[in-house]
Amino acid sequence: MTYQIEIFPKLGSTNEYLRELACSGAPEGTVIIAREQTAGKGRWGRSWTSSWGGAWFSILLRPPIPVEQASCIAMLIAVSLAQALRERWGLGVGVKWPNDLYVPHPHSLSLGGAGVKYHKLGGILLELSSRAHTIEWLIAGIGVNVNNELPKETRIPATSLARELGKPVSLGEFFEIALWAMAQSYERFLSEGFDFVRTYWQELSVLPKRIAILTDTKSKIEAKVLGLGRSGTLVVRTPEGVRELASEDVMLCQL
Ligand code: BT5
Repeated sequence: MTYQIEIFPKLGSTNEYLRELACSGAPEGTVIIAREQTAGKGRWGRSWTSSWGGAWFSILLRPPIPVEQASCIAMLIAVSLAQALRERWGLGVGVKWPNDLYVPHPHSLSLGGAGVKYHKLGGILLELSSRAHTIEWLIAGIGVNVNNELPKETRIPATSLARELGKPVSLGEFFEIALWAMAQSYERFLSEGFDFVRTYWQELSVLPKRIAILTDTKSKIEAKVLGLGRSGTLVVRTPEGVRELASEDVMLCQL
C-alpha cells in the first residue's frame, strides 16, 4: 500500500475531513494528519481531546472483505501499533478489545491490589460505508498521545509516550514507524487472513479473564473471555453459553 499524506495545522476531526474525500473517490492509502483537532471524536458519540503534540490521523482503506469482518481492521491496527511502539520504545503497550492502546501501571501495594492498572495511550475509531455487504470505504481514525498535554477528566487515566519515556518523542519518527507497521500488517492480512493478528492479540491483550458486558438492553452480564473470533469479535462464555460480541453492540464495564 502506498500512502498519500496531507498534514493540516488544525482540523475539526481528521475522520470527518477524510469522509468527504472518501465519498468523492479518494484512493486507498489517503492519510490525513492534524496537528490539533477541535472536535476529535471517540466511539459512542464521545469526544477525543486532541491538543498540539499528539498523533491525530485517519487512514482511508478499501478492503475487499465482507462488512461483517470490518472489526478485523481495528484489531490489526491496534496490534501492529502496539508491537511497533514496543519494539521502538521498549514500552509494554497492550491492546484492550476492541480499540484501545493501554500501558500498564503497577498497582500500589498499599492499595491492596496485586494486579496491574492500565492507562490509556490511544484509541481507534472505525467508520465505514458499505453496499450489499461489501465495504465501499473504511476510515480508521487513530489517536495516540505523544507529546501533548493530557486530558484530566477521563474514564481511564490518560498517558502519553513522552510521559512514559520521560522525554519528548519525535512525531515524525512516530508517524514513520506507525504507518509502516500498519501497511505491513494490512498487506499480510489481505494475503493470508486474520489468524496472525489473533495470535499476536493473545500476547498483547490486557483484558482480564473475567469481564462484565453491557448489552444494548442495558443489562450487565458477567463473562469469561475465551479469545478473539475470526471476525474481530470477542468470544466469551456467559451463564447462557458461548457468545461472540461485536464491538458496536456491547460495552465492557467494571465487574
Ligand atoms: C477512542 O474512543 O478511543 C477512539 C479515539 C479516536 C481518536 C482519533 S484522533 C484521529 C481521528 N479523528 C477523530 O475525530 N477521531 C479519531 P473511545 O473508546 O470512545 O474513548 C473516548 C474516551 O477516552 C473519552 O470519553 C475520554 O474519557 C477518553 N479520552 C478523550 N481524549 C483522550 C485522550 N487524548 N487520551 C486518553 N483518553 C482520552
